[in-house]
Amino acid sequence: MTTLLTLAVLILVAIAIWQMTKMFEFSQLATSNNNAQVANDTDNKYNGYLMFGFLIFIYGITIFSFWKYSKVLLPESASEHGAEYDYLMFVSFVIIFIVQTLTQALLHYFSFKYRGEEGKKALFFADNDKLEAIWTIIPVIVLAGLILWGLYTWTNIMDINDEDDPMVIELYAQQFNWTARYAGEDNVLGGANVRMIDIDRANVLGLDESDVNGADDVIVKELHLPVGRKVNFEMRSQDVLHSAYMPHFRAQMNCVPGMITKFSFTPTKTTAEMRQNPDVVDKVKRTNAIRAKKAADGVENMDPWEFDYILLCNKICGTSHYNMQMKIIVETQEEYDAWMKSQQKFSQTVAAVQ
Ligand SMILES: [Cu+2]
Repeated sequence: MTTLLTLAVLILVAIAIWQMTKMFEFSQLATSNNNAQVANDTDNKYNGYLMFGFLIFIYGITIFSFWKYSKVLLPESASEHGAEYDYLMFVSFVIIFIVQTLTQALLHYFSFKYRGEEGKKALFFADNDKLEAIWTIIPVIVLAGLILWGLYTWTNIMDINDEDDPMVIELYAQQFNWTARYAGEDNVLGGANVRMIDIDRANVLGLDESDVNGADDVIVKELHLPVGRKVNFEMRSQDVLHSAYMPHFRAQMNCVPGMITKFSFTPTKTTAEMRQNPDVVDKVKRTNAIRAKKAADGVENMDPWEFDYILLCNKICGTSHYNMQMKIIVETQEEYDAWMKSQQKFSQTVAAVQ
């Protein structure tokens, strides 16, 4: 692949140099010698048909990409706001697709129709108010509509409030892993600061030990969420800029050292339900076929993969950024309660090392 790319770059550089030399030659030649270089009707016709060839190429590659790569897109959203987000995206893409298909066809057709011809003279066409009004007003209305709808959706998604009894969870980012902290029975996170990190006392998140709100906090390395319960996330970073990205829930928020950022969503599908989704089933099948092939070739760690929701880092934060992830499990309230019961509170883990 690298060889192919290097080769492509070299060829493009060679073409660029060749074109530049040609331009230089043109600028140097006396006008009398230029006749051989002026395009004749055959040249123009040839170039006109090439325009059509290019049009077929871009349509072809569009159809090919839809056919070949649609399956690598994310499956349907697993959060409440995600459906609205996806719909906005879908409508934007449909409009872009229609406009691009039509304008490209017109652009290439007119290039062919009005190609250079011996004796043909260009018509000087100053302006046409009606035409200009049409191609200004229609895009203004469509774009203003999309922007207003987008702003409305964005405001809705970013409205972090305490309605519907949300659960409070902290996502803590550091090079190169995630830690989650549940607010416990009081649903209030204890105060924390990176200056209070005390590795000897296993206080890895820098919790304020004198804050009673923090005593029942639960620190975990795997995020469990009960389905249908709204979650208010509070993000912190220990070192550099990270970004908490939960693609299946259409959620993303920067984690910035020195401040707390927030995002809120309600998961609507359990992990078990999502594993039944036809797109997910298909993706698991395809992935495992590749893994089985690699395993047969002797590559290690190629056990079959099972779908899980995931929290990723979406800011290139250092060498192991690619591996900065945490598993998310969405489950029923009963399963969640049972799991939470088995976890230790901060006061217990701290006391254990005393
Ligand atoms: Cu990161």
